[in-house]
Amino acid sequence: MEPELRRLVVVSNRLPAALKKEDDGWRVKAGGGGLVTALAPVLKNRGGLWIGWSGTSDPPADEDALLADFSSEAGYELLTVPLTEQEVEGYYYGFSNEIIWPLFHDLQTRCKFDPVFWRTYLDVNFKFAEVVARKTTQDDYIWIHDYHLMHQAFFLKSMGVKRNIGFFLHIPFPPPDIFMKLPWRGKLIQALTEYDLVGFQTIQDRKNFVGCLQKLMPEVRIEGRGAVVTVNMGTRKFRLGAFPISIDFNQFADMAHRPEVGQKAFELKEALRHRKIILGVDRLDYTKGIPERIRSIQTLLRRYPDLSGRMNFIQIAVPSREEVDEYKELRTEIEQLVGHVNGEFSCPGWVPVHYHYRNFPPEELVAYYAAADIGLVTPLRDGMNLVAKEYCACNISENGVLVLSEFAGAAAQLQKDAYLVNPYDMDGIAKALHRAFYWDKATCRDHMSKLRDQIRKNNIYWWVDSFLQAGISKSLGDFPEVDTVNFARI
Ligand code: ADQ
Repeated sequence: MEPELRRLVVVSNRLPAALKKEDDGWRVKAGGGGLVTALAPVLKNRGGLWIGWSGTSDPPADEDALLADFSSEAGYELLTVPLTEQEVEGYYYGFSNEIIWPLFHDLQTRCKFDPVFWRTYLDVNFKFAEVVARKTTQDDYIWIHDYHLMHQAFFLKSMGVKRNIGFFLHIPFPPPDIFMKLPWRGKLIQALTEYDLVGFQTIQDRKNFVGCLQKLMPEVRIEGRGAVVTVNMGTRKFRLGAFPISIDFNQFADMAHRPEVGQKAFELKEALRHRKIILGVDRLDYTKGIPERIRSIQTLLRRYPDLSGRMNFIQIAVPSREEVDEYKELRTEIEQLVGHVNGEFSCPGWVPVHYHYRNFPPEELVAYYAAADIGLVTPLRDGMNLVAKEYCACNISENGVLVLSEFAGAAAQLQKDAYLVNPYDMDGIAKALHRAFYWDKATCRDHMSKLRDQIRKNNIYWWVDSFLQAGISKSLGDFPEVDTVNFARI
């Protein structure tokens, strides 16, 4: 008989709260990025537990108290896994971000295949698995997130610990010709086969995984069709599914409807003299295609002088991995490009490109989304891309156009009503923007209302439910709501 399900345990590299040292002492900051945005609302008040690293290798003495405050406000328990500087260097900066991140985004020339990174990645995964083994029971459902922790099921099994365990990959899974370049490809694929369920963002990612599996383990058989299929390994079976992640649609739409947010959006438009706004919002990362996007704006202004003085491109970039040289260089490149384009086209009363490099509070971000006439989302490759969905949710006037990269996971769901572009094709993006600029209101509304219906229906709760249904035949509502939470530290 199936054991009674007690709680949902989420395991990810970072906790949804990070400890940061500031001039006047330590502060807890709510973490950024898609994963936190996606999961926070579904753990709240459901007895959930989140296991992860707190973001510092040298935590303050009052770490427990600081995180406890966050925990009681967030509505779920937090458990930290302490990591040394050397572990963070090899496992996080090294293996995760200098090997898996570029490789899985088809940018293999950026990979640094250092064997020390691999060994540290395994050590840290073992450390996480020990915590999971000690702090969870067989009644918990363990949900592992992302490429930093692909070896959890493998290590739990090697310890003889039985858990019901699922894994979700937030980034793309590459096709075999790219994956096969990984020196540890066989071991990584095998580790992923140890889960009960492996989830991907799109059917294409799942197909890529199956392609790699069949190359490296020709004896496996794939059974079934549709969103979730079964892999028959001979001695055991496990499941693979495509679960496109989404957003809390109503939370974004409701915020966009708030009068003070509407006022902010109006003030922004007024400050820009009601010119059309083209908006880009991203973590500052080389996969997001920001330099290529700015070059497309340059092409747009060169090729279509009719838009001169009639549009503004606003790029909002949230600082990310700032310690890494490549990211510093990217920041400089973007700043120089913005300078070039503005130098070429500005005239009295009009500066075409506005660039903001900082974290925006939610209300401000939503006001920008609501004010934008065109959402320009052009990653070179992206697991899903939540910005595309957030933009549509906030476009309550339904006058906007989503111009979307065909290499974002979101394109698989939104392709019918988004304007799809190749992020490397500057002429193509410029042409798309020029056309979108002149779309009439009825055309915009027709497409935007369909995009919004799709995202409203397939929202974050639908995503969690589909994963849990596939993993344990339970839905979110089966995890009971509770009133109190505790904070625990190992
Ligand atoms: P990310 O690469 O972080 O996530 P994305 O899905 O675009 O990418 O999410 C970024 C988040 O950061 C959005 O929620 C956005 O609102 C927020 N953000 C961006 N700029 C901001 C700013 N200046 N201020 C405040 N917030 C800002 C990874 C994968 C994605 C996948 C998600 C979820 O790379 O492909 O969609 O996980 O699975």
